[in-house]
Amino acid sequence: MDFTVLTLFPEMFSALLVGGIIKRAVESRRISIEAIDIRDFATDRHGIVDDRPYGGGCGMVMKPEPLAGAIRHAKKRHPEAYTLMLTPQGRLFDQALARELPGYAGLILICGRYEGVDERISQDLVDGELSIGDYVLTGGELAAMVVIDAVTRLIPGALGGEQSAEEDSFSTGLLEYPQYTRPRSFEGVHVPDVLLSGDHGAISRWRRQASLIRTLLKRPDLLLGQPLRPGDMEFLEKLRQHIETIIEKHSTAS
Ligand code: 4G3
Repeated sequence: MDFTVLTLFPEMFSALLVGGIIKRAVESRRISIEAIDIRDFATDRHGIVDDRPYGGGCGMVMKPEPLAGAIRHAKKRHPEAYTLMLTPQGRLFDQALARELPGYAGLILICGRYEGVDERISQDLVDGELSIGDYVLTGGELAAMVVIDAVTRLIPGALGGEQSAEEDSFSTGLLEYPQYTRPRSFEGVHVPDVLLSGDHGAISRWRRQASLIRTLLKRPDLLLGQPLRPGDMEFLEKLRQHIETIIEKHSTAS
């Protein structure tokens, strides 16, 4: 996957190469990351890339010509790439969308600054708009890095043999079960006995139930959207019985 980022701050993307999974994916050529300075495509000799909004108002808008030049340059180098702009108005980025993106040979990620980008850019030169969440950033750069990170870890081989993107939260549609490592007792809190039992069936059932309880308590919305596995309904039914017993006990007592 070739990531081409169009930005006024290309140096920010060196942060991805400091260490970890993304750096390794670049070194093994599973991905490439090229940050292109939009200012290099300014059409005047002062390198101006913003201007005042038509109709008035505070703040500045990114001029269309430098961005158009940068996008056409990137598309010429990567004709097969999908072009996305990071903006609060975009489709909300989630794990389902992250899973769609490794299907493209390349992604061109456009990072706006100032109060926004001239509307004609997204109309004519962009395949889609994407938002990493309902909040406003000073620029699209951090959002682009979030997308690069989430997509890269789904590329085959990027996580390495020992890790897998299959096991984690959202691939099951549920929150992750609790994880423990040594020591067996830490500050008076013990690791659940079942995890030391060597009974792989029991461990796998315990983890699934822990995921279900955790998701029910912290993100009940996720349980409504996911298909449940055989055994899940029986477990939830057992929880329902426990809760009903407790409620009945306390309501007849008062
Ligand atoms: C307005 C993305 C602001 C228009 C970008 C770009 C938040 C997100 C910006 C525009 C951003 C997000 C830059 N803020 N939630 N700021 O993904 O095209």
